[in-house]
Amino acid sequence: MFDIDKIRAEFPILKRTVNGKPLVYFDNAATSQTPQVVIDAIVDYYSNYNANIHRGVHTLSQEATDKYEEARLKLQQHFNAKKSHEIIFTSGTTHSINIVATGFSSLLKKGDEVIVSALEHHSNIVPWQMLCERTGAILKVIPMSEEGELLMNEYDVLLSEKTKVVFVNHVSNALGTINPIKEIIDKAHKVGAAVLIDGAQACPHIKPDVQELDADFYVASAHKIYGPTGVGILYGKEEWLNKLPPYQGGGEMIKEVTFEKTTYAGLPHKFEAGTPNICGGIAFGTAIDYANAIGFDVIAKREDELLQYGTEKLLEIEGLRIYGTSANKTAVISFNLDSIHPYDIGTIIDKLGIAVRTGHHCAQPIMDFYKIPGTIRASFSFYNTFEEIDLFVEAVKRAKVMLE
Ligand code: 7TS
Repeated sequence: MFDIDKIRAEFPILKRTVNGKPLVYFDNAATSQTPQVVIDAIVDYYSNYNANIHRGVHTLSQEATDKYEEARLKLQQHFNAKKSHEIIFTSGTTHSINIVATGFSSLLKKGDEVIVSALEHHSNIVPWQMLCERTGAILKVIPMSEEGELLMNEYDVLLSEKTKVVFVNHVSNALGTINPIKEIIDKAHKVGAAVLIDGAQACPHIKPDVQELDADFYVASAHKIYGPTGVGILYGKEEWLNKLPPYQGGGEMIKEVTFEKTTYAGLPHKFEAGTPNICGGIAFGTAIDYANAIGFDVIAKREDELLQYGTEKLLEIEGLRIYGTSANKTAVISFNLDSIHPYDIGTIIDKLGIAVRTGHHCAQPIMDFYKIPGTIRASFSFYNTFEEIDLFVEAVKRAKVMLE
């Protein structure tokens, strides 16, 4: 049984008001809200065993190390990585992608090709463009359709023995499209290319199985999966992580340091220089436990119902256009109203307590494709309600009247 009142009571922030109105939080694709168990894990860490890890003989350090490594095991299990050292703690998706894209500098040569999709967040475009600048590799783009789906026939044409890496998101942040990543991975592997999947938007809704997908790299951020900001993961197959050079030098990532030569630690430490976000890593583990206890099937079903309802209600508004109409999408509705600027709608509905994101959503190529400056993006989570959607639709109608 899905008990929405019980679930909402677990998220303290959902009780607050904004501009005198109950908060309606529809910006979940930017960051999800945090349940009390995760907040408790953060408080517990700083109240009871705050210490640096992997280096002290004292009890607190040992306790913190054990909890941090326990979190890594939880993530290994959640993503179904073969080995725990294939899970690297990072500061988030952006950091994870940069580790891989920078690492590939040593593996690519001029004329090699790398493939991105038209549906990416800037985080999964810019680091690879920087890689191309450094190496002389060529960036190719899988185009998209009006519905916001990748044109897989075009992907087939782009792939060749020159292709070295393919990087696509599992779910588009701007449109919600769920991409056919298994097919993308299998086809890339046929030409010997590695694949990085940006799971930032998928992981709040879908439990990915990296072995079944056969992904070479899979990256995600805790703050989109009911965890804290400033922590995420890079999953990489052991053989790939061994091939890539370290991203940052520093403490904890070495085997031996002399002024003549330094040798690097093994996985995962090779990619974890410096003091990490210890508390964040531990709380990420708690967040994953929380989501699994609810169940990703339950989460996806609930969000799908909200998506259907929200889509129907919004489409009743004259002049409203939704961007991203794939049948296979998460609970993201990106839309515009006639020629009204998205920012104006966002500002007015904020006065009514409603949080949405407006703008290009760090996905300017998608906006360019539709020839628009941006959209209003409502993104639902399982803790949202149908009543909140009603309030939101009413608020959009009011804003429309004011702005027309
Ligand atoms: N990739 C995708 C698909 C994303 O949606 C985001 C963040 C990132 C990468 C970067 O994640 P970070 O945790 O490293 O910042 N997306 C959004 C968004 O849609 N609105 O705000 C942040």
